[in-house]
Amino acid sequence: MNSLPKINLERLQATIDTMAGIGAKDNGGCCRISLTDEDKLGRDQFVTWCREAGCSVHVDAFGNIFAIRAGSRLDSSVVLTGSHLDTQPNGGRLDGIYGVLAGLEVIRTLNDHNICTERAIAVVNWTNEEGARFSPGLTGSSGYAGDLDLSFARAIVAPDGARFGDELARIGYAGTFSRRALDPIAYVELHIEQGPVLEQYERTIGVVEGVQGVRWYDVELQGSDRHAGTTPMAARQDSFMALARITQSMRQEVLSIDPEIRFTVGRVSVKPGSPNTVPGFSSFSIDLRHQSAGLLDRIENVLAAKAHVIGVEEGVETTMRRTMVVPPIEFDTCIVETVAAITQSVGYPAMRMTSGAMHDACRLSKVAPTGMIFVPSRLGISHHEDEWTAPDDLAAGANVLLRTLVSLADQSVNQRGATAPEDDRNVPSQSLGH
Ligand code: HGY
Ligand code: MN
Ligand code: MN
Repeated sequence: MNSLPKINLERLQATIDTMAGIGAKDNGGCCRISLTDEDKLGRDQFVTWCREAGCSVHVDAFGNIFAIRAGSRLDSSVVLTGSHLDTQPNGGRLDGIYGVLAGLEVIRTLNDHNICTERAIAVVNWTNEEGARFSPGLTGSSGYAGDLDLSFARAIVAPDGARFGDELARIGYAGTFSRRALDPIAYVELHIEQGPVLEQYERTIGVVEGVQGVRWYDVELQGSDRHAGTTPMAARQDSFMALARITQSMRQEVLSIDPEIRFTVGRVSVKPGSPNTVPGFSSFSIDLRHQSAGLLDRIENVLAAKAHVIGVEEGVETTMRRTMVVPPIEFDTCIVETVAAITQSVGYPAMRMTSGAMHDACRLSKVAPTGMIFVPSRLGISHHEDEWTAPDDLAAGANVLLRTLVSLADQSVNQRGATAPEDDRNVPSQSLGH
């Protein structure tokens, strides 16, 4: 493994910078919301680069892009890597993008050195990982894993009124590539940590053992429009005041159950949205995360009860609907140990950890033995224009990815995983620590 070449950091950084120029914001961030024109331009650029690198490029019905570098074996077995090119509205230039473009850099480096792997290696751009426009997130990888029906996905309507299926066709990425064309023997995703743990422990590589569970909900509150001047306060069914009470009470409650919980209200809608009409309809999203599925179940019931009780007090009818469930995930031990062993052999300081962020790897873990590699995020900042990772750490992650992919692509089927080195076991396996 150690005789393998290092990636070309300058080329990787230039590639990341070019992609960051697509949907670039004045503040240095990036906005390539899923299935918009900017997303199309980013996809087109990725496809061009992959074809220039000699890959065969295929698109499936969810818009997932598969760039395949052939191996010496002529069967359909393949090692998958990748992540997502879509961003948050005020996104950075690395979340997801780093994993896709580091996968491309691995292919470019193997080409530079005429290295042929036994099995094919494919880099994937998964559609709509973020879910910022079309909910749920992880749309493409969920579809690939059989967790999301295509007709359901096509019918998803965004708050801007656009329909997923129409937008996918409009940007020219409604493909026909069959998932049966590939037999993935492993999936390894390289990603920025998006949290402060690696920086805190001064580690370069995160050997990711799993991901905490994520649930999204939409809460709707139906009161009644009324005149803001004539309607006595006690006679109102003010959906926004109910929303304000419910969200504060929910946060207080979840923190009293476990301070390690993650609870966010990221999107609010108030209608009719006029200053002098008491709003009859409001809605809000909930993003809830924890490592325990049991605790998530318990909290879900608590939240629903809270919404109902306060809704009754405010004369407002409330409904709470799950819109996404990603169960807590434990990655494949063999893949985790392969990443740990390779990291140790290259000499990067590493630690084992659980991901606080969700990833396409959560869905791929259903399809093939899956693992993830993290690199540090400065100050743990992500989903923000200040998202940044030191260039040497970007290179380290890509070098571990290259070695891991080649090791898996050349692995004989019955050779399973490497034993983990001692030294990284004595480092605390930090859970989330944000
Ligand atoms: O929401 C997440 O955890 C991911 O960054 N999309
Ligand atoms: Mn991501
Ligand atoms: Mn993200």
